[in-house]
Amino acid sequence: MAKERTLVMIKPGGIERGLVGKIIERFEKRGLRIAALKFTQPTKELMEQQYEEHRGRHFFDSLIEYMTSGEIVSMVFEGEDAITIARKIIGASDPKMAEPGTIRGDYGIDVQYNVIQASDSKAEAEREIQLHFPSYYQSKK
Ligand code: 3AN
Repeated sequence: MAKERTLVMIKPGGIERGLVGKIIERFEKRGLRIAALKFTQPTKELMEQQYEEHRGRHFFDSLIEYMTSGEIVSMVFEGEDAITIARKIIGASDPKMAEPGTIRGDYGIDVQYNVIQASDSKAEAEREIQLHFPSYYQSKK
């Protein structure tokens, strides 16, 4: 086990549907601790950087349009094996495949409207934390 940190983002649908409290509770119950949190309407530039690896794919423009259509909650969670645990809590990208009891399995509508995002590796976590929380990242390097 290793202490890690990860970036979690509640998407606009999660905010509109009033799921923020329920979502945060699931992470805290599993022992992850909030290290940074903010509520913003993200810029197109930020979301394009967030999803850079998907640029050029058929869903890219629609994903960026959706992610900038309302507010998101960005959070850093930290704890033992935080990256793996957060991915287990959110479930598979496609809610059809996500297990009941996971956030996407319980609340996801489809692969775009899947409520939440969490970093999938240590390198991605560091990159995404730096994108969403540049001054926090600098102070906690
Ligand atoms: P995850 O969020 O599980 O890491 P990725 O990295 O494959 O999944 O995809 C990033 C985001 O891109 C997903 N959260 C989802 O909203 C969107 N996405 C992925 N594949 C599709 C698709 N086929 N159609 C629409 N949106 C997609």
